[in-house]
Amino acid sequence: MTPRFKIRFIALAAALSCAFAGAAAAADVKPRLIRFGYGLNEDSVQGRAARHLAQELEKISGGKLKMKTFGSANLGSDEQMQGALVGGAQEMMVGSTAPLAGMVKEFGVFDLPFLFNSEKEADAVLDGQLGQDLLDKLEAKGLVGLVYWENGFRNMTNSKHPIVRAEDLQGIKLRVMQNQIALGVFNTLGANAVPMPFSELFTALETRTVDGQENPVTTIQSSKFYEVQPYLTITRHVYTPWVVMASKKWWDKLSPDEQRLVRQAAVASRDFERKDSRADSLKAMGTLEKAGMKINTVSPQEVARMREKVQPVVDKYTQELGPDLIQRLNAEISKARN
Ligand code: TK8
Repeated sequence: MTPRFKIRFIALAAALSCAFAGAAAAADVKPRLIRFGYGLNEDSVQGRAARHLAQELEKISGGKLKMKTFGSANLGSDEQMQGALVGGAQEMMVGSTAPLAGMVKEFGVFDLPFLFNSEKEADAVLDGQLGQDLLDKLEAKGLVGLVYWENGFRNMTNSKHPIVRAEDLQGIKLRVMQNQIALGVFNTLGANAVPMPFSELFTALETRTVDGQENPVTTIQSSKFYEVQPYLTITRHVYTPWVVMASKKWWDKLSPDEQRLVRQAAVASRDFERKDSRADSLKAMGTLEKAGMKINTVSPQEVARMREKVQPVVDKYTQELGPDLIQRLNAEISKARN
């Protein structure tokens, strides 16, 4: 190097290192390890989106915010993880809204059957003011709700026979999520509803402790329920979301810059997850058929009958959750529908 070039080179290097130091100082981000738990296995929509979230966060934080993901309920069922977040023993998770309704009853709106007709309607409500208002209610309970991921429209599987009419549910022990509304809905339709955490479900189906369950086709495929459930009935009886959450105890220790980065990565994971879920849902039907499941779709007339049967449950919970909230919800849905 000539002396003149050397001076220029040193000046450039100094300027660059100042710029980096400046960026680092401007963003108050400390090295942290975040444990993120979820209930499905690694090869599921949840698993793929969890990895996407971890990669995104690591990238936008310059490698400082490291996330370790734990699938298959290895950190506990949805309910157990909720408790761990509240206590500050775990930093983040994704789980269903159904068990959250035990803490913030208004999340029960997503267990009301036949509410949404399409993913578009669900997105509009979840990403709109109502969805945000529900997330805000979590703070008082020790949780920070960040974004909604898609779980999806739920369908029924069982080991006895196809469900063609509501009456076919009679005598079927059907696992439901741990939620009063789900319990009421399926008992009213004629099943023997058994609330149980998802983490115990495969074994319960395999040992015939229960005869059936209900979940989106993506989960029926990734959790290999087709190995123990010959019948799949497309009912799309309810659309349930997942919520990505952080422990408030932990969140409050983060700097505003760190909180901003976690929020930003969560939004990116939401967009990735919904796209992936919708593509996977189309593929899953073919896979389940190939795996030998006998698939039927309930007729629109039968859906109308089921709707009528569960109306008393809807009325009961409209009162309990608040008629104003349900009215607002229906208004947001009709806006998205038209
Ligand atoms: C996974 C659950 C699951 C849900 C259920 O932890 O419990 O049936 O659909 O996705 O949240």
